[in-house]
Amino acid sequence: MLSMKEIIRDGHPTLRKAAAEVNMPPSEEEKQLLRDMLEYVMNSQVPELAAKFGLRPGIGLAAPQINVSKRMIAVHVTDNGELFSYALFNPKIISHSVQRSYLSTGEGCLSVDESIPGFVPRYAKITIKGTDLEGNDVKLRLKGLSAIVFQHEIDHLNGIMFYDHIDKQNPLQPIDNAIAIER
Ligand code: K2U
Ligand code: NI
Repeated sequence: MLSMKEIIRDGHPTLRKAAAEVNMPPSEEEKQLLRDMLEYVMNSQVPELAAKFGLRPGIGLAAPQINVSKRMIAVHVTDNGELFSYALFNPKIISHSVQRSYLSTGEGCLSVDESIPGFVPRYAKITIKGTDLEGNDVKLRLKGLSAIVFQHEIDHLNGIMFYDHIDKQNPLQPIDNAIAIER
């Protein structure tokens, strides 16, 4: 199973690369890796497992964070009582709202050990498509925390870190015309 020692940290060049599309159908190795990524995120949210294996809790993970520069993400998050649990190849935002949102607590990252305060502007609503582990096309319309997680993970595939979006002059200035998302 994956643990924190597989997760590369800020400053590692892979985090700043644009990851490569995964050729379909994915190889067995690529499928196993994506399964392992979803398993990490799920395990990290089980306090006993997180404590036993030293896992930092996460609600998402992107392959570049385990030094694999391929377009693969795993998300496991409950938002307003709805579970969003997805392991996707080649996820892509195909449309988004003009309206923006931000997580009222700011964001963190498994690849960034220190806390970086600041609001991160995101699209409030997104439509994404991708391919799941069974080879099915997936199309998701997302808002709220789930939309934020998917944007955070897809950013990783493009070499973007959450703090790139923070206003350096006024990091904790509420983002105007944006919805504050409580978690
Ligand atoms: O990609 C990652 O590094 C996992 C991130 C995902 C994430 C961070 C902030 C906002 C959205 C997604 C985090 O480590 S997951 C930790 C976490 C847990 C609950 C709520 C927000 C962040
Ligand atoms: Ni991250």
